[in-house]
Amino acid sequence: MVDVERTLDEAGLTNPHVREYVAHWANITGAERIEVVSAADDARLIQEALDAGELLPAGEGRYYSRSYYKDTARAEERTIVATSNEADKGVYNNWKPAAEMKPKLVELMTGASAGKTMYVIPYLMSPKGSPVEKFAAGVELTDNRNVVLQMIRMARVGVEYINDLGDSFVKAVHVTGDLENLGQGTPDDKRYFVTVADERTILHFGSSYGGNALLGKIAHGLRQGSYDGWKNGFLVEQFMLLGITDKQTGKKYNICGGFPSASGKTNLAMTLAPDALGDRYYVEFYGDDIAWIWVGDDGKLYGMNPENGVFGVAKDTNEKTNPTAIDSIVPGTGAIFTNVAYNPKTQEVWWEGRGEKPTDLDGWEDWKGEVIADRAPEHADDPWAHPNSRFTTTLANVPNVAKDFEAPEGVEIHGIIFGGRTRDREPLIRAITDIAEGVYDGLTLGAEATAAADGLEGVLRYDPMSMRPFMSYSEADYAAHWLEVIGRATTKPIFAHVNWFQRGDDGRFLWPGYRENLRPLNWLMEFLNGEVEGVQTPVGVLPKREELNLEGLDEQCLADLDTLLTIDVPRWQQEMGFREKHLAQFDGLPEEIWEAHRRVAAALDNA
Ligand code: GTP
Ligand code: SPV
Ligand code: MN
Repeated sequence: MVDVERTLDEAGLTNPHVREYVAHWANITGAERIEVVSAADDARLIQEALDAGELLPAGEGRYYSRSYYKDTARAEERTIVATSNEADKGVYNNWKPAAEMKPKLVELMTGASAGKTMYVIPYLMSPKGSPVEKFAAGVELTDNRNVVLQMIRMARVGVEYINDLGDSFVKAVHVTGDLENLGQGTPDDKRYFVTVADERTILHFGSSYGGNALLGKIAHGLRQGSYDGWKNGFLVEQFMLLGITDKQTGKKYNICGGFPSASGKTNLAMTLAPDALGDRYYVEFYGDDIAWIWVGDDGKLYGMNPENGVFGVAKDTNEKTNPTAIDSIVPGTGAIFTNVAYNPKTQEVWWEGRGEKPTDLDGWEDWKGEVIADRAPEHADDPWAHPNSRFTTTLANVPNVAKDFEAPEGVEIHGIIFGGRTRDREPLIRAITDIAEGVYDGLTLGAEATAAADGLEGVLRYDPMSMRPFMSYSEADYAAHWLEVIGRATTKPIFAHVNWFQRGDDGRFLWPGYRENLRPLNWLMEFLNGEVEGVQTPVGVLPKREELNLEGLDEQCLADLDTLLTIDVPRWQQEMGFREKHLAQFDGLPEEIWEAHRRVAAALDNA
């Protein structure tokens, strides 16, 4: 039996509520040892993980890890939001009664960490001192050292963040389970990822990967956070956040926005390096996956990134697509690569879209650890890296991280954008000035599913505000909450819908994307500022061709621009029918949203 009291004393963990919680779960999980960690323990824990073979060296100060091959992405069908109030049941939150789920999780976790260390990770999902700080603290308990190392990068970790907070911290319990015997994806699946939102308790069993296991990020930073935000008047969204300064005018604009998982948030937020588009604009990075947004005392809308790091998709990250990302994972950064290809002889890592595939196969292993040179002919073309393989690095490593990225007051939000991953219909950008139409646009965001979620690749689905996998209460209440919060702001943001993924008949992307995405964003800020007028269409204001900065774009792209800047009315009318069905699922959706829908539909019919 562990001497919990003495261990916590030695670690300086004085908060009695946290102590009681740790002792309670140590008893249930049956861990053999307890260790309280802080960011200062990183070097020692890295060394332990290297010694244990859990991490492999990937050049100076960089590391490589593999997760179990059936545990490589969030498992949405096993993810549940539980509360004691059935009114919280939505279409996407997989609601279950708390009284049903809690005993199940206790049973699964009982004795499940026997022989292991239970790490206690006190964390804060916010810079210290922010107005939403009291919703940002948590204590993750995990029996997995790699999860600790990831959390140290992704959150602010140490007892100093929670000792003075009494009982206002999220209880986040993670137990890995016996990964080889969990029946992942079968009818006998034993995994459960449960957020008991009205008790601020997260119970995740059966994974050691990403959002299933780093509980500060998705489970707290999004699901629990959005439930708390609903009850306490702020928004919590799967949004990136960036700042653009026009050096000629000295004006700075901050834009946040949602793109479904693996649809370009990290790339947009990081890739617009300081020197993008000559040197007129200075672009700063705030966050790539989560934003918490509130109305300040001055009536302005503010936003902040609650995270301390980036857990980015590796695929297609290279010097050309995202040089900033490449610079933030160079030797010495402490970056961790997960499920990419690895060469133990040279300690190199590689993934699809990194650059030339190594021609000398000597030493190379794929993400499962299989030797590439020994592949059977029928597997010769299998990807080397898992499509959801990732890199983890801290914000401080990102070369263009904003100077004020840790400012507790957050930054003013001027624009909110939604980005679908759609191969047709959606133009490059359309600006929306009406608040209800902006919220309506977010609610009807759609995307072709990607590798960040298990088993759904290629299927087209709606993803309201890019929160579908993270929704914690009903969509109707969610829509009403958006209208309430934005309605309260006295300085209104502009909304826009963007699409970098429109394709030609031959399958090529019509827009070059990545760093070039600054062009439509600049147009949006000029529109907000009254410098350009655009063209009014039934679905928003589109740029006139000459209003966009087209300097340096290639011939092909210039030829495709007409398609990128037009509205296909019949195709849109068809879409309105799909949207109607989509929205009709949400009982009690605010009338303002339906009115916005009908206005757009009528405008299309009159076009
Ligand atoms: P999560 O971390 O899962 O929430 O993903 P994310 O939204 O941050 O997506 P990310 O930026 O990592 O991009 C996912 C994939 O889309 C990567 O393979 C990118 O290379 C690709 N991608 C991003 N931006 C663009 C773009 O402008 N054009 C094209 N064609 N692909 C892009
Ligand atoms: C996402 O899937 O949207 C992510 C990655 O940001 S994970 O942390 O695994 O959820
Ligand atoms: Mn995400």
